[in-house]
Amino acid sequence: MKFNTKVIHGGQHHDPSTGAVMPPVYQTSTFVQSSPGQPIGDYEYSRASNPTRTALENALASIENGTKGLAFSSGLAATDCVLRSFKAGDEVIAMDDLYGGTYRMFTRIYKDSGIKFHFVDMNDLEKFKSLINENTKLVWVETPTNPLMKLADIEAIAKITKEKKLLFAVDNTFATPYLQKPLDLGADIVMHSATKYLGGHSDVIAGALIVKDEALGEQLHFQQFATGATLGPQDSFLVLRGIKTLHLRVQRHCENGAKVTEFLNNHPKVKTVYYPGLESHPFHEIAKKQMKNGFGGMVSFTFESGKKEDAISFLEKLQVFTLAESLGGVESLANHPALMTHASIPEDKRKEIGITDDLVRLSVGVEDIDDLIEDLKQALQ
Ligand code: P1T
Repeated sequence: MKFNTKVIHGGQHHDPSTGAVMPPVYQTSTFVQSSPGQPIGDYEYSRASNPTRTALENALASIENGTKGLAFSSGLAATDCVLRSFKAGDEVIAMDDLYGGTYRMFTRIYKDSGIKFHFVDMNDLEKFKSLINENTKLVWVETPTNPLMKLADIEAIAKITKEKKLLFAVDNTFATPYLQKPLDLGADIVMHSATKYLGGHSDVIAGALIVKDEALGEQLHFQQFATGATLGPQDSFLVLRGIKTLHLRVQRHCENGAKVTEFLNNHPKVKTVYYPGLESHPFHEIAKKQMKNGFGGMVSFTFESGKKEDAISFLEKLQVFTLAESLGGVESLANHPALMTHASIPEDKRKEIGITDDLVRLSVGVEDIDDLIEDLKQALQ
């Protein structure tokens, strides 16, 4: 089955009890048993599994070419589930540019429990290799990264993690499986903030993990079941509905993202535009190699003046773009990473990796491109 068919039919079955074409929202916490320990069907209790969530999880596995999908109550809950596999003394090597909440979890929750974290630019493979030792257990990357749109060569990293027997997880939130399939490139775990492009309509908080290895899938499912951060039936339904138009939406996000990039790149008030589709982007060759169909709808940029006030005034003037955290919905959003999504990263660390006070991040939506460009033009004036 091709991807555009999988988003609609992958892992889906008509409802066996009614023939309903779309999965019903099974708004129930529990399921009847005929005798103690003998449920009459496949389900016992919705923390363990629920038919609407199963429908979503099957779709997730299908579109990422995995064997098992798991749906969580948020993207961070999905990340937390992976991290729970490790203990004090274990080491994790992570990309140096990450969503602020992921960085906060690593440094303020897990570091305090004795896990050691190294943050490194994964494009420096020699440096990455030099950090691997007998305690290293997990490699974690986002690609493209939030908010600087750095890339990591998934295939090259997977070659090293396989050789060293490390678990390799890729946060595929920015790319989506329409553009990039980390499991096919050698990663062990794909993570999503399904709040973003998978849901696609800014109306749900959700997360996902997808794996190829069945034993790993069972282990993660046990951890999720035993700790409880599962996605409810109504939210599972919303994410599944979003996935059915993922290919159409992301295609338009890519078209609009490329046009917004071109406009910004030629604007005298704009200094640097970060977009993997730009030929001048330092990781454009990696993007071409591992991203198919386009380069996404996320664009970040800085101001020629370098002034925080210019970024703030631009953000306050926007009328079609909405100033808000999050991304990946049909509507265009704008964000100031240093004051909003990445404020939990200490200032010196932000400066070190390039999240400056004049950096703006745009989630380019699927509106008419003329209206988006007009809006940017007036706000930059
Ligand atoms: O918000 P939540 O569903 O828990 O997902 C966390 C998360 C994980 N990974 C990436 C790459 C993300 O962008 C996010 C959430 N990001 C935002 C809310 C944001 O505006 O960047």
